[in-house]
Amino acid sequence: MKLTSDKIQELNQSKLSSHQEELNFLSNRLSKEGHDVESLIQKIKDFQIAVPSWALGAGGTRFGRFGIGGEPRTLEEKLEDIGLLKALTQKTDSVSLHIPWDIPSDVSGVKELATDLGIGFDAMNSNTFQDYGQAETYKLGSLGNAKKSIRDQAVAHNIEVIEIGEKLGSKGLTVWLADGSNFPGQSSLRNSLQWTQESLQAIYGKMPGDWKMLLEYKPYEPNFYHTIIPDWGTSSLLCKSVGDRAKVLVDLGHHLPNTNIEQIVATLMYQDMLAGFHFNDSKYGDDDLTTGSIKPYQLFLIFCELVSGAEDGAQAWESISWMIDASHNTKDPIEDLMQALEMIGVCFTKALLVDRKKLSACQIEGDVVGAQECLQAAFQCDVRPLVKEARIQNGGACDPISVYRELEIRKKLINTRGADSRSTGL
Ligand code: AOS
Ligand code: ZN
Ligand code: ZN
Ligand code: ZN
Repeated sequence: MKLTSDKIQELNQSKLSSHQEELNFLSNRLSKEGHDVESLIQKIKDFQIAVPSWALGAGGTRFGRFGIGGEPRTLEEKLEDIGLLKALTQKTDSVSLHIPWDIPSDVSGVKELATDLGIGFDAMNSNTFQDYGQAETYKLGSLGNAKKSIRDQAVAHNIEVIEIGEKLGSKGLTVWLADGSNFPGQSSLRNSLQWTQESLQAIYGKMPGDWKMLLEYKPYEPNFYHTIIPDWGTSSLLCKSVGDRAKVLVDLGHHLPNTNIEQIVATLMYQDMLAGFHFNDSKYGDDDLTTGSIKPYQLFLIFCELVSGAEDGAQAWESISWMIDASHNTKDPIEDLMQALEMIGVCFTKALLVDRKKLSACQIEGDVVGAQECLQAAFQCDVRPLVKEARIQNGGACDPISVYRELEIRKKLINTRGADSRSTGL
């Protein structure tokens, strides 16, 4: 199903006057504080986040998977769902595909559909953490496997993913490796790192000159003794040995509890080594919960580093990729993604409000309380009217979730795709 912008405008009508009141109130206050409200709104409008193809169906845990019904059965239907998300939120304009889950059977048809929906192709994801009928198993690893033939096979798969991505117009390859070991002695810690490095170099060598490699790290899972790329430091080390278009991908859930992620972001930007994000939230581990649902203050602090790092020229804003990586086993995935996109917009906007001159003065004077007050003044401000205004100006819905519910979109998807349709993914 396709949502027309006329329909969205029509549904917005009854909500516009109260929105305008709230917006005026906030704009007056922000203008008095010296903010340029128009330019804030423009920045929010421009900030777009890629949606992963695998987050449109219900995710599972190792204990079970409960379908949501109406899940996209094909790549085309995944694009349609992202088209809906785009129409409602105007906060996403691209999809991140996963191969082999999303091998396009008709490349030009898929490209045409994506263009019609205004969707581009963000970084491509390779998959060497599952077996799907290839000659050799990835049970004991892929790019860092002790067996050369398995490493070669995994390298070849990544090259194939690049080729598919090139046809679609993508400009990046995201590599996440499950490689590691479950027990001491199972694999050589040093050799497996070296093999991984060599494999990555081979893949990088086949990447077009205008592509970047996004190398993801993760401390544990599915391996529980050692993971070859457990942290940002190892990822950064590998990237540096591979080439200057290889950078570190930060997935918010890929840290041990209480890790200072904003510091990792600051350090990577300082080195011009931040490839981008997989947004999600986490209470314990790689929980893949809705972005901003558990630690919104952390998300705000991360955006503070991003905004200041870009403004100070440490690393260009445009060089960073923005993606969601989430999994939902209790929510309607489309509603969950709308919540995530909203929270990303909100925390980004709050970070734009930080009085950086004042903050910097507090830091120099050693005014610890003053510095905290600076951050709190921005974090506690309810910026939702600004985020909403940006969405409306871009043609989106005043309130995306209520429109989605009012139009009974999930029910319609179930009617056309079936109550037990299953999306590919985890
Ligand atoms: C896995 O934990 C990583 O976060 C991956 O980025 C991603 O979730 C995966 O590629 C999709 O299955
Ligand atoms: Zn991820
Ligand atoms: Zn993950
Ligand atoms: Zn995750």
